[in-house]
Amino acid sequence: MSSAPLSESEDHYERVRLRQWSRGRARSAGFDRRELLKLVAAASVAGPLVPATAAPARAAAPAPGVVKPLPPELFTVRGTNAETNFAALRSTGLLTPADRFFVRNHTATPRISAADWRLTVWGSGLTGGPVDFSYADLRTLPAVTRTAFVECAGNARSFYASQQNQQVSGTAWTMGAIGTARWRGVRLADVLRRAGIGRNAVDVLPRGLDAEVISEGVNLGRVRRPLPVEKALDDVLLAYEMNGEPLPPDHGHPVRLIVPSWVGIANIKWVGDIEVSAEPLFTPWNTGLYRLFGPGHPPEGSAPLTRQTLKSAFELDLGASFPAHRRVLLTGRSWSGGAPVRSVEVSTDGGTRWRRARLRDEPRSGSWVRWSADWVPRGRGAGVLLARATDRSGRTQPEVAVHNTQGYLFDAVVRHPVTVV
Ligand SMILES: Nc1nc2c(c(=O)[nH]1)N[C@H]1C(S)=C(S)[C@@H](COP(=O)(O)O)O[C@H]1N2
Ligand SMILES: [Mo]
Repeated sequence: MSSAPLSESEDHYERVRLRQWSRGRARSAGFDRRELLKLVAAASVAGPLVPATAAPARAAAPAPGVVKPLPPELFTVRGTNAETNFAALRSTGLLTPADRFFVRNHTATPRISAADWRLTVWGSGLTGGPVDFSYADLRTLPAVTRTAFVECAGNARSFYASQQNQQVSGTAWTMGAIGTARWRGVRLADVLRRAGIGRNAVDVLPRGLDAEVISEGVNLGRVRRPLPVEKALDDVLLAYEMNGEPLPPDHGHPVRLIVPSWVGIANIKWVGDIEVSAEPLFTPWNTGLYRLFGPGHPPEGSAPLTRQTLKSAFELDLGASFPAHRRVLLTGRSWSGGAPVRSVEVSTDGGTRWRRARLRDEPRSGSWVRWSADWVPRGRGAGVLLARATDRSGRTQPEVAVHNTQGYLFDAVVRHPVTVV
């Protein structure tokens, strides 16, 4: 599968779409255009402040609508979602076991049997009529396997408030709205070609079988976000296995999209149909949602988000404590949607001195690397640990992330609080 950087054509695509959208030359898929404009207007002002403290509000009750158990040592429940406690990854390998992989549900996990499931591919970008695929049909197509992270675009959002004192709206994730798995399935390109994708196709719109999303009294319809045909035909999978097992219910059983390096929302779970369109498409998920609004961005908002940004996290609870003068092995992970990670530096003195962490994995595109560094804590009291990644495109995590109203793509170095006792 190709892993060539697509950034330029991706950027171009999204800029063109944005122009088409603002000039009314694109179709709103399953949603009233005026309602869509209202959503965009609402997105351009910051919503309610997320809790200023990043301290996990550990709830004993399960997240409504999540099927798997969510023990509080592994997860922090946030509304309909479950965040992985990053410290719980310390004992895991490169791959995140399904029982500790974060869950982001707009509504609730539907129970769908593989035997009854059908995928319908349809739309003006096909040379013929709709084509159905059963689960058994997919299993007869060539299988491909790929290690990739899925990360929510809002991962680390709470640090806009707690570290930069800025208002953002959305789920107050700390670092754990990410997991990496080995996905097996078929190429979306193979399915689209079998369905008769035409040369006129421009957008591919997968839609989930979970319930319609009601947001502040407005029915947004079922979860769906268009992909440019170039990406859809490149490295996107229709995955039916996660880490060697059938997809678990919460992660899209029986079939989900895996869109390597892109924002989590692109990875549509429980996919039931895919529209292939000869015209550009817009839904709430690429107009009001998943774009950047705020003083540091174009007045009409940024182009729809494509790739994830870069981040680093310690496999430690926020506020962890360490005995003074005893050597510890700090461990963590870094990742970038833009390019493989090149290097990671760690500072234990608040950012004055930095040293290289040891990388424990071969950096690969669309995956994370584990790293470690020794530390002998000295002065007693409160301190911060910092980790900073640089990727092969030359990007380094900045000290401050550029604010946006919905708190997407936080990329700044996180000041991880610790206490030496
Ligand atoms: N059908 C459907 N697909 C979906 C979602 C959803 O709510 N419904 N959430 C999206 C978002 S915002 C993210 S971050 C990822 C999360 O995938 P996970 O729950 O398997 O970790 O799924 C995406 N796909
Ligand atoms: Mo997400």
